Formats: sequence, structure tokens, C-alpha cells
Amino acid sequence: MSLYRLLKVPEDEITPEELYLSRRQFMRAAAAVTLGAAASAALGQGAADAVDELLGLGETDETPTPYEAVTTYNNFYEFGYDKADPSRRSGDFVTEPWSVTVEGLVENTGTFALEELVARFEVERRVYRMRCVEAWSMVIPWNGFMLRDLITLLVPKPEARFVTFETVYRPEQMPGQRRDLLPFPYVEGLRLDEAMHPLTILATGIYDKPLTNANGAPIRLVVPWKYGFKGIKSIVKIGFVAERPPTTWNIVAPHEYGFYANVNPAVDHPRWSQATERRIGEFRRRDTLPFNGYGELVADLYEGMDLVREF
Ligand SMILES: Nc1nc2c(c(=O)[nH]1)N[C@H]1C(S)=C(S)[C@@H](COP(=O)(O)O)O[C@H]1N2
Ligand SMILES: [Mo]
Repeated sequence: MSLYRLLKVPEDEITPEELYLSRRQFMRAAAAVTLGAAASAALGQGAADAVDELLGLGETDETPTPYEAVTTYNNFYEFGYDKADPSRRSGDFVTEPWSVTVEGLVENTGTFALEELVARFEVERRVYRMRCVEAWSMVIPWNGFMLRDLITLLVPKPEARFVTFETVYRPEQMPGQRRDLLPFPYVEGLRLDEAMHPLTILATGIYDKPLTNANGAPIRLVVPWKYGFKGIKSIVKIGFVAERPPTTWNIVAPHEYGFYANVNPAVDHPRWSQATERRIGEFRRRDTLPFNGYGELVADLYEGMDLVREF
């Protein structure tokens, strides 16, 4: 059973407040479904602690990559393609005030002021591995809230199967947008059940500080089991659609960058191996893990799919 299908039922019946208050239980239920038999057995024994521990798999105790590296070695083509461009060339980027427009197959469309939106959610710290498709990785302490909590408030219509995201288009403040580095605005998308997964967050902070412009201020997506390019930055639009939406890197090079972009050491990029990665700050390469090490929590989402063909 998919995570989304299970959670869809209570969502229709529970008010946002109740949902918010019962979030811990909700997480447990989500974990039980995603983790399958092991967690169910644990739940059966009434061992809620065991599920908490399993949920803890989403956290890593690996040493976070230093703040300096996380905020100066970036991909954000709106500011240029060099890793140093986003931090060096984003000084004129204005992120306050900021609003996010919600459109498409959802009950609560509209334009929302970011502070008012964020105030509704519990912002928590999530330390996640981040694996770029270019075969480097970091460990990043994010501050953010679960995208599922926002989606629950927005109430998708039954036909909605995918969530879309769009980055701000502001060439006067984003030098990379004044050149043809990518077709802008940058767009991304997730299947609704991926978007509803408890690991998927909208980040507003990094290292307990506000997000830097280079990291996607004031709000960006983080999906830790997918390649970094799915983590779209500086989001101004969120949509709900029935069909799989176009996504920027997939438009540019469909044979190199799939829609799903799940981290997969067994599927090489046409121009390089994905079997190992360079952790920023380390000398020896590490093995890349399926789903970036989050497989126990997310593999269930892709049951029955051929992950070589649907990369
Ligand atoms: N709008 C936008 N979002 C983006 C990108 C981009 O160029 N533009 N680059 C992506 C890529 S390739 C990666 S690896 C991550 C990098 O996030 P970080 O710089 O915060 O580590 O952002 C992603 N989000
Ligand atoms: Mo990336």
C-alpha cells in the first residue's frame, strides 16, 4: 500500500489543527507503512519507541559539512554555473517580502505571504545527506517543515497526482537568468505521494540560521533520497496537476536526468559513474547508497517500477 493512500483517508477527516497535534502519531503511522513488516511488528508489540528509532533512520549522525562549504559551494544557475557564483553573485537578490502562489487542482488556491505560511508549521531541524547528480555530497542541517503539512492545508483535489514548483524569475537580480544557462524559470515536480512523504521538507533555514541566498532563500525544497537538482530553490509557485510535469534538467537533457532522479548507484549518468561520490571535505570517495541511504523509508514508493528505465 502506498503511503499516500493510507494517509489520504485521515486527512480528509481530520482538521488541520488535529492533524498538527497528532503529528507524532501520524509520523508513526507513516513510518509503519513505509517501513513495512519490521515497523508493523514493532507497533504490534506496542513498541512505539522502536518506530521512533526507525524513523530516526531519516536522520544521520554523520558529521555535518562545515557551514562555510555548504554556503559557498553551490549549484544555483540563476546566479551562474560556477560553484562560487551563487554566494558571490547573489548579493542583490531580494527575498523580503516574499509570497508563494498556489494554483491548479487544489481547493485553496491563492497567493500567500511567506511569513504567514511558515508560521502555521512546526519548523524542525533535519540533518540530511545531500547527493548531487555530479557525484559530490554533503551532510546538511536544514531547518524546515514537512511539505505534507502544507499540502494537507491546501487540500488537493482527487485528480491531483503531481506537485509542481517554480523558482522566481527575476533577471535583474539574477545574473544567470540574463544568460541562456538554462531555460528559466527553473521548474521541478514530485509525484504527490513523494511530496507527502515525511522526509520531504520545505527548508527555510540552514544551520539554525535563515537560508542564504546561495542555498535558495527564502524557501526551497529538500528531498533527501533524490539527486540535488530536485531540490528547487527560491520557490514562488506551487501547483497541483494530473499529468507528470516538465522539469528543468529533464527538459534540457532527458537521457541524462530523469523525472524521478532517485539516487541510484546502479544507474550511471551517461558521462560518469554514480557508484561512488566525493563527500565535500573528505579525501577518499564513498560508496553511493541506493536512495541515498533512505531506502528503508522510501523504496516502498517505487514498488513495481523499473528504476533503470524510470530513472
Ligand atoms: N532554482 C534552482 N534550484 C536548484 C538549482 C538551480 O540551479 N536552480 N540547482 C540544483 C542542484 S543541481 C543542486 S545539487 C542543489 C544544490 O543545493 P545547495 O547549493 O543548497 O547545496 O540545488 C538544486 N536547486
Ligand atoms: Mo546537483
